Amino acid sequence: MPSRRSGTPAFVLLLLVISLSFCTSSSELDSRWAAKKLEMRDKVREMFYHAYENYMTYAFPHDELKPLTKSYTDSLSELGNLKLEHLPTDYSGSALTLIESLSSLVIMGNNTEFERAVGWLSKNLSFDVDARVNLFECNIRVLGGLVSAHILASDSKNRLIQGSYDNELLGLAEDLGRRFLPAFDTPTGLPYAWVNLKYGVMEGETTETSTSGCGSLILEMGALSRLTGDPRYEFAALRALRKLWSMRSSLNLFGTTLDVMTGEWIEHSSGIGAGVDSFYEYLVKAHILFGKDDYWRMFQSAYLAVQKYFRHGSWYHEADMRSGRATYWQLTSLQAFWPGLQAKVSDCNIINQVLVGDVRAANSSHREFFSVWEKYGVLPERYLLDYQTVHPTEKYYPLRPELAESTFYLYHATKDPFYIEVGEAIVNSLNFYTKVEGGFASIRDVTTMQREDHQHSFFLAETCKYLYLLFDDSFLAGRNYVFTTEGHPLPVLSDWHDRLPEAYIPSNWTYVKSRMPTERASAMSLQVCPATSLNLGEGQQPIESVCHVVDARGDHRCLRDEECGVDATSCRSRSCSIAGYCGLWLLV
Ligand code: DMJ
Repeated sequence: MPSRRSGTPAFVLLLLVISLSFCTSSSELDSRWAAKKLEMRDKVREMFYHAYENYMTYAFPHDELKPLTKSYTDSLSELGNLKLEHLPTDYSGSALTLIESLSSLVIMGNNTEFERAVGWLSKNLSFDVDARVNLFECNIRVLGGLVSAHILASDSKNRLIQGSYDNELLGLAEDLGRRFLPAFDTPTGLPYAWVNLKYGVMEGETTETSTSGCGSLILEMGALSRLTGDPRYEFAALRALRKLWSMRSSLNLFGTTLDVMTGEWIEHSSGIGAGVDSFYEYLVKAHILFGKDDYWRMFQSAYLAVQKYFRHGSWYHEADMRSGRATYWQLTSLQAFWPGLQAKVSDCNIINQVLVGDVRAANSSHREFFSVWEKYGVLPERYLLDYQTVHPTEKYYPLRPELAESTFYLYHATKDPFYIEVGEAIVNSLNFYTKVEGGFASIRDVTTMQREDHQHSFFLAETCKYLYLLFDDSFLAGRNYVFTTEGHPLPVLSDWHDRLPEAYIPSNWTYVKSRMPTERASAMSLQVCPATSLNLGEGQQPIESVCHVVDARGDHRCLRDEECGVDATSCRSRSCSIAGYCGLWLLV
């Protein structure tokens, strides 16, 4: 038996060998991941150009490509869920996909094509058309695309435009912004969902709109005001946002649709998906872009309410804004942006306020979305959580970007190679199921993978862009951008700020540091709930669990299960016992 003395050097040697081999294998691993990222980046680039070139060949200057029939659709005037009541008479397309591709071309380093596209749009684009467009869609796609591209084009550091650029894109954006303004002319300041670009709001126009339609205009219209010096755009968007905020329930929840004339809610049930999603996103992004604390405060209350009333473990369901009670147990494809937003919020620790645990929560719900993606090969529009199956009618996948977007943000936040693998799986699925000779086709039914003749412009603006950035984010090095909900980058500039969060300040910019006291709120990792479980420093407030719903009565007595809340520690619903007390009773 070796003595202790003689055993020590052998042990040390073994450790040395293990650690050396670990070092070698980890650096080998690093270079393998680096090679994988390059390979994947090139695949995404190919995807983008396959989509772009087919659009340019078969659809341009119309709005979007029909990849199966190699034809086009002028979809800008048909976007949205509300019915078209007045068909446009002289509407012939606005090169929507080209506008949506501008910032992707820059990110992929194709300055020549960017310059060519800017030149064409400057000469040919006109908004003086008799077209009834959806304000929200036109704002995020066209106004956002133009404003972002203008900033990229006029940034002398980028040298994107070799010839002359005379702010033509900004001129177009301003013209479009002016055509938006009649939509805001309502007693509430909440904008109509639809506006005719030539004639303003049409007679008999529907007064119903969505929460996103009122609350997701501030980035683009705010940027337009800052660039032109005309405050009307930012003012109109901010007034609508404030009105919307005033309509929240006592639980800090919002509905999905409302009436712009009366300011009354129409659909009281909502979640974080369709009709609401980008409203939450714009609160936090407006804070980053414009630095107003108000936006952050709104976001924080709204975010905590979402986590408290919509979250169930790693999933999110819908709930009634008045009672907080669950309405629909459905996963929707649009919700998949939420983990990315949570990762982004973690990035916002710069704002000196910490949302605890959001990367962990983000990671776990991202895994759930990805597991549904893996089950079908793509993400169905709606998935029934209680039956673990796809919705009977909403079975489609229109090439949406949300899962790729979250994957990009989570990789950025964690550098966990798992997200590279997810990205690879997404790319492989898209190439396998949706790539056709004439571009990329949407999926009509995820259970049969039957295709649909539509390549949405957001495939180029977002899906390809986020996948590309996941594998190669060199464009972002040394730059601070906020991506709009349509994936168009806007720079975080000190002169757009009252106060600029520190982490967003390159060293040569002028700024005023924000000095707010640190506030903490538990933002819900899976189980991080109990106030006592988090290690707080002296003098700090205990952390309330966001899943915690108190029992209806302080003495915990009850007659029905509905009178019982949600347990703060386990996040499980409490029920009413035979003896009439709320608790986590085991059913035997
Ligand atoms: C995009 O147009 C935007 O991301 C919008 O906010 C909602 N989702 C679509 C793509 O799915």
